[in-house]
Amino acid sequence: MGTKIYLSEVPQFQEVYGDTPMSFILKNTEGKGFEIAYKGQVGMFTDSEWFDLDEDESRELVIVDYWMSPVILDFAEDRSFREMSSKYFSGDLAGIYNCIETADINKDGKTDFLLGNIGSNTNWSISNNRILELFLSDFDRNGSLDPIVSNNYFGVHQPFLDKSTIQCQVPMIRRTFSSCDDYSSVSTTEQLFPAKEEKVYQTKQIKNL
Ligand SMILES: [Ca+2]
Ligand SMILES: [Ca+2]
Ligand SMILES: [Ca+2]
Repeated sequence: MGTKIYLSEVPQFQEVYGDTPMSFILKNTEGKGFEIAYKGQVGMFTDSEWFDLDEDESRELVIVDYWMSPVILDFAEDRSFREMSSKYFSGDLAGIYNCIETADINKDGKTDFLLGNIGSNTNWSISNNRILELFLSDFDRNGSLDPIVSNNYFGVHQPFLDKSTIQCQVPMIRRTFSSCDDYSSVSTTEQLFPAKEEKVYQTKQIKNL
């Protein structure tokens, strides 16, 4: 009786958008319950494909996610998983990936991977001098993390959302900026949260859409 491997379902919508949860791959040991075959932070998992990338007759697991580079897990002989992303990827590929598919696009007999990044048909924009950033911190100190998306433009962090949207995430904004006129004076993320001592829990950057 063989051992079966199951990829644990990582919820697509975390309690806090942008947070990187711990993900697990569980192994069914046929009557002895489940064992953890892999535990790691692979991002906000959205899709995956099994494929034998190195042609050793054992398939690797290719994972795509939000706000991170794709992750490749190698299924080793001892039946554990190891992250081998740097063996296959070079450069910064972090994006907001929704899906992954395989096909031989250029008809050369080799399988190609299609990764569905969020693309340019959004309000978010990226250029040589403009990076998309996500800050996670408890900016209003109410005990829950607040995700703030901004552009890093020549080192200046510019918030992306309008007042009505951002105050839904961080109600403190409603009190700090009583009108849209007040809010229109904001040109940097730092102006939203003047408390300099606030600790930023996570920062993520994206240079590809
Ligand atoms: Ca392989
Ligand atoms: Ca091909
Ligand atoms: Ca908060």
